[in-house]
Amino acid sequence: MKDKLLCPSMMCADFSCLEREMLLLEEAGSDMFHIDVMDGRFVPNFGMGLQDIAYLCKYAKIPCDVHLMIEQPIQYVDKFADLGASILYVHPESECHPARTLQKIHDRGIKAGIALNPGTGVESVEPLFNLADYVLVMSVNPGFAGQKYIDFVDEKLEQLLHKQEKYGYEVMLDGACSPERIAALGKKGVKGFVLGTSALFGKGRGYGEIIRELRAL
Ligand code: S6P
Ligand code: MG
Repeated sequence: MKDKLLCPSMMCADFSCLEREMLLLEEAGSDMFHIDVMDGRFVPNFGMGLQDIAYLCKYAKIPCDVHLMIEQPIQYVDKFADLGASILYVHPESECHPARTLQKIHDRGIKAGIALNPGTGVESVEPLFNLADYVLVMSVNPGFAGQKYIDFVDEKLEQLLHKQEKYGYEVMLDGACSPERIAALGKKGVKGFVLGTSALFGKGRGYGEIIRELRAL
């Protein structure tokens, strides 16, 4: 069994040749495609488009997770389930009844993930862990690639790892995941890492070589 999940963030891929990017990333040994969805309201940016997501989910040979950085995600659970997402991450900060949304995701037969902004504390969302297969810790304010790692999330990671056995979720990290952080946090028990510009894209090296190195850390 692979010990860590390495998940390329597809908003960082080269959209002039998305098909080739997908194939190269799959051949390189990626575990999952991470697909960011933004509505220009919950976060001050837009991405990715439904047509791109439909294409990715249809032709991917590995699972696709969809990270919904949008208001009222409950309205779009069916849409992304129909497109073929394997995991749907929602931000509890984005609506009044996140428990209902997580239940709806499970009702559609897919895995439910909670994504936590850097400023969201564990205590305020803990009851939701009963409904979570994954907890995705944002180590940057969501919306953009290429930002600086926010150090104070390390304490939240420790808290989540401590509670992991009780609730049975996997802990994932999104934002500025550098090789050094993947090495250190992987050893502590963080299961998965979203790979953007900090570790994978725009490095001038093959994805296969990079992913092999990251897996060996
Ligand atoms: C951004 C989004 C992320 C980014 C990823 C980029 O809010 O949720 O998934 O695509 O963090 O990674 P990096 O290494 O450029 O920070
Ligand atoms: Mg993301």
